[in-house]
Amino acid sequence: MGAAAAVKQLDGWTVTKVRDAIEKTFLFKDFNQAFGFMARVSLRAEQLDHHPEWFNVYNRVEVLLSTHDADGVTKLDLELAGFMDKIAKEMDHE
Ligand code: H2B
Repeated sequence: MGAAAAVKQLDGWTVTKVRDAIEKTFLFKDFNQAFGFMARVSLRAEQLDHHPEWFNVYNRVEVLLSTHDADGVTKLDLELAGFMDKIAKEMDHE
C-alpha cells in the first residue's frame, strides 16, 4: 500500500513530502492530555511492534508513520493511525 492510498482511508492524515510516509499533527488542551495520548499509543505500538516517529511540544504531537522494512506505508501504519484517531477523540483535543 502506498501513502496516497492510506490517507484516503484516514481522517486528517497527509502524505509526507520527503519520504513515503503519512503524517498528522494532533492538538490537545494541554501537556497532560498530549502525554496521556502518547502513553496510550505507546502501549499499542508495543503490542503491534510498530512505533511512531513523533515530536511533542506542550499540547502538540506531530506524528509520522512508515514501515521501515517496507520503505513505505503498510497496513500496520493504517492500524496505528486509526488507533491514534480513536484515542485522540477520547482525549481533550482541538
Ligand atoms: N516501527 C515502524 N514504524 N516501522 C518498522 O519498520 C518497525 C517499527 N520495525 N518498529 C520494527 C520495530 C523492527 O525494527 C523490530 C526489530 O521488530
